[in-house]
Amino acid sequence: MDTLYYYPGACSLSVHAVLEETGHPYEAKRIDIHGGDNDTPEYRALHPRGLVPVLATSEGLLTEAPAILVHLAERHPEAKLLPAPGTVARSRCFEWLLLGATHPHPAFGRFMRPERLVDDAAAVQPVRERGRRDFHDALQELDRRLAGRTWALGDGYSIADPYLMIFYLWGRYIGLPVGDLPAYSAHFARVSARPAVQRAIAAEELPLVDAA
Ligand SMILES: N[C@@H](CCC(=O)N[C@@H](CS)C(=O)NCC(=O)O)C(=O)O
Repeated sequence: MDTLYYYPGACSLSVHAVLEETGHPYEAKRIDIHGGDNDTPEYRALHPRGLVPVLATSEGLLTEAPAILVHLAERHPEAKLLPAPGTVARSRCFEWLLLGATHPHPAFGRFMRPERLVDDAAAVQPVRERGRRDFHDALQELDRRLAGRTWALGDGYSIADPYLMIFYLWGRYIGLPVGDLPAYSAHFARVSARPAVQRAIAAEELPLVDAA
């Protein structure tokens, strides 16, 4: 059985949701990334920078949420969470995953952990504010790209959808005006209503996730 190392509401939630969606056998271990669980030699042996998610499989450790999502989708073709090789739809799915990993995710990191980016204490707050602005811009771009789409790929739910969900959740968590993101808000409502996503949210004991 695989083991998911996660922190509630972190990017690992997307993996948790896809584990539930596919019925993949797993156990989940909570790692308190704010309480130092990720800064132990034991955890650093799983992830050298102490990040979640990690999926420990019988074939070795997997890190990087998008890679884990692709792995699960390919392991469970019956769940139809990733279009066939050679299709534009598959590349579109990778486009969403890479967009999320390179645009909103690092911007949120600049907001949450600005002290890691600057040596000068006086620069911490400006970097945090810039991170918040960049993150908001990223959510607005995702909103524009989602306009007119039921799911990220159009008609079919895919691994891109729970991945996009986490950035919306973070935006709401830090008090961004997510009401100004109509397509993203509707997308979030659809993703978070899925039974598998609800199970992952409940397992992580996140506060009730509604569409507002
Ligand atoms: N590129 C990695 C990023 C992983 C990452 O930054 N995880 C965050 C939570 S969303 C984390 O573990 N943060 C703990 C820390 O920065 O100390 C991925 O996509 O999996």
